[in-house]
Amino acid sequence: MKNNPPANFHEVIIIGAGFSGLCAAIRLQKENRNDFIILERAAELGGTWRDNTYPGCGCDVPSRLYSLSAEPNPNWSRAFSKQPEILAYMHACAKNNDLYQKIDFNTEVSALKFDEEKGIWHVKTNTGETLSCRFVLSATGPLNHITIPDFEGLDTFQGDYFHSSQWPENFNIKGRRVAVIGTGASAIQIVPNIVDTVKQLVLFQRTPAWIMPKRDKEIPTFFKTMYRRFPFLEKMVRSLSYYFYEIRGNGFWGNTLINSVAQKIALRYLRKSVSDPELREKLRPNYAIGCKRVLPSDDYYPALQQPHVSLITTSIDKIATDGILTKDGQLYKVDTIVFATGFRASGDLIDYPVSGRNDLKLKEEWGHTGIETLRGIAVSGFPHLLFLLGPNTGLGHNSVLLMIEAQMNYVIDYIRQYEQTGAKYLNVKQTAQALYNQKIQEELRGTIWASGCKSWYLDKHGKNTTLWPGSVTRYRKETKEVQLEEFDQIPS
Ligand code: N01
Repeated sequence: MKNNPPANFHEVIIIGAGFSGLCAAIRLQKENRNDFIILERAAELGGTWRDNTYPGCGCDVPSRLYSLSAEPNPNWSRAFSKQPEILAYMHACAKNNDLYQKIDFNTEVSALKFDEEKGIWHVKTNTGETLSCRFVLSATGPLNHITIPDFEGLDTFQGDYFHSSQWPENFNIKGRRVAVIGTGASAIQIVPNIVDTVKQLVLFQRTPAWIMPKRDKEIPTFFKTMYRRFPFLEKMVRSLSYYFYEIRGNGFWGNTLINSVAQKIALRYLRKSVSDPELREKLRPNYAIGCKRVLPSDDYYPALQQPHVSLITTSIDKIATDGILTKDGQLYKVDTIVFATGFRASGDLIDYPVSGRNDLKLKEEWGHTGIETLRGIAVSGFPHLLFLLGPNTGLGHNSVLLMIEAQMNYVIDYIRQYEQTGAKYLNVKQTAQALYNQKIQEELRGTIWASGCKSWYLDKHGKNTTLWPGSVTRYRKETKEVQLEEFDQIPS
């Protein structure tokens, strides 16, 4: 700090105590940069893994990969862990690194304002406090704005309804007549996990998903013991999974052979799993595999074939007091509606006002271009506001935790290089940001995600603002070091 630091000053403020926030904190501590705090709006850490508690909630990326490399866990109970175990793992990471004392819970950021004179940020919170910091790490994740379609009549519905990520605690679904709207990653986990409890299940599908066998299984005690005794074995399995998923990723960004093999496997799985030709036809996607998220499941197809389950593909017209009315005039009487209708991941990443240099407003800036940053991390006009899991850093093929770790390499190098320059602050050159995004968008045009389907990867203009168009290995390489020539150095 060049001048005297204001009261309530921290070198770094991390917003959010989900995986990104925890990963950032662990890494900062490892680098001996301990002057940071985490602001968390909820009363508990965990982000999406705290919020999503629906029946069967779990990860569709293997736990061995969906964990922090600084915090290996030889004790994962399954190949693909369930939400309670992932949340427990996150708590263990916080405990092992003494992070609870660094988290201000129930503290929601309400505004960010850059102070050009001092080169610092002022962070306003709902507690009425204003904190200041040199660097803001926005670690709020892309999946926290829920989508509930604006169906006519929803306000008149006499039963219970909720979004999949807001499953009411202790909700008793036993014996209910339940509608699930949506057939994405959340729905295909919910359906098999409530099917044996409910009286009737009506699943509303707008677009079928490509489903692959998951082959989830418990990890035998012998393996866990071996991983505990010989940590290199755990690392080796993690590396093998990593490279398997990296190779598979080629199918998403243009390798037609990998895609046609994947498509054949998925179609054969559909054929073998679903005996009724009419149901099979409804479940057969008519777009390229990978264009929407490919969903692994061992129990979704069997659940759909139970006698009290119906798959409805006619569009929903409106919600009645006692059920759901489809466009063909049919009323499906239900007492519970689960909106497994996803999230607004391609919209604004931040919903509070952010003003940068020259009083630029982030919402307005992104209103012109769509959400854009340099390398998914830094934004021109908003110096030292750094995103974790920012625009175009999501993945269709591998664990996003690897992307967060790569981003933290960049952040640490950014802080180090900034300190060496002696500048008041660094600001991304507009030209560098524009060039970077132009290149990313060109690459995305050649990927499977641009093959014509409608997905949450695309914003309302059809621009892919969520996914990284290449391998994690490449992203790691490109974020290993900050290219200082991409920044203006603003002198003190
Ligand atoms: O949401 P989605 P999700 N009328 O957007 C349908 C992550 N996640 O919560 O395909 C009728 O995938 C919509 O239909 P369509 C993961 O990244 C991860 O399931 O647009 N239907 C679709 O079927 C995932 O991708 C895990 O035609 C409507 C569904 O709702 C992301 O979260 C687990 C509709 C929404 O599917 C989101 O998954 C769970 C309407 N008006 C989730 N509007 C892991 O394992 C929407 N739909 C890591």
